[in-house]
Amino acid sequence: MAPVSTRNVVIFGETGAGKSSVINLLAGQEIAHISPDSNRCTLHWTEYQITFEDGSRYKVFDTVGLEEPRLQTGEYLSAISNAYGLINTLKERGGVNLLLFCIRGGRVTATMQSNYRLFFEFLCEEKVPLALVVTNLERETRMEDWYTRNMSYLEKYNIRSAGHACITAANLLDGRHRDKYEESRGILRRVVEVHCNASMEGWTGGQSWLTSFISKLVEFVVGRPKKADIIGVLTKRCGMAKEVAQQVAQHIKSENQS
Ligand SMILES: Nc1nc2c(ncn2[C@@H]2O[C@H](COP(=O)(O)OP(=O)(O)OP(=O)(O)O)[C@@H](O)[C@H]2O)c(=O)[nH]1
Ligand SMILES: [Mg+2]
Repeated sequence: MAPVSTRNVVIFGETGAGKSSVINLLAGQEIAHISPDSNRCTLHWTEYQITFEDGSRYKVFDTVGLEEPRLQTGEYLSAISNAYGLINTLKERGGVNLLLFCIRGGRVTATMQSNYRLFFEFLCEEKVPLALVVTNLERETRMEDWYTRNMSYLEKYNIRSAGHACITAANLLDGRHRDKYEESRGILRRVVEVHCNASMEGWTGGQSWLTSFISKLVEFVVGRPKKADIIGVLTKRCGMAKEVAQQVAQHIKSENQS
């Protein structure tokens, strides 16, 4: 039998959106904790292994997203070192195959747009397929109706997806909702299978990825990050040589820093 390769999936979204619940639904068992992640540091991550009944294997990276559309300077600096660690870990695992953007089925917000941009545009340079996972839809007669009603709002915020799963990810629901939970597993797994393109290599980011990432992310920062602080993070937390760190920091849009 040919060796089964593992696909790497990054799941992101605000706290309480249902990321850990979605991982458990996908896995068919409780592997992720359903409680606020104790480390709320932007782009901090936890890795899980999931195997479907047909033997296909996935590594799912549960991440900490933004809680507001903007970042404070301190958060910006830790987001840089977390992103660097995450991308390097993903590279070791063979690259990113799919992004799952988890949102609660309610109003489309500016924070959702910032998370979309952080993960899809900044972290993955728009090179990775993205599927939307909309949770909390057990009260809808047809869960898919949420998408039909909200499509125009997603467009307004420039949130584009290759596919979507409208689901409920809550496991402790009564009879009628229980059926929707089971139905949701099928919907979610199909979306993952279809969009985790097995014939494509995972995306890993190129040579100038880090410079490009920290430069784009500066757009979200409240205040002006200091070049010396960025060099400090790159050398102390990312283990970069001082000269390289200086060059990276030099490339950041000069109007945004002091
Ligand atoms: N009713 C309902 N509750 C849900 C659904 N999905 C998740 N929840 C609940 O919402 C809460 C948050 O869910 P989590 O899966 O922990 O959310 P998360 O995105 O992992 O949150 P953080 O780890 O804090 O970032 C939990 O109490 C879940 O049981 C859903 O589809 N419907
Ligand atoms: Mg969680």
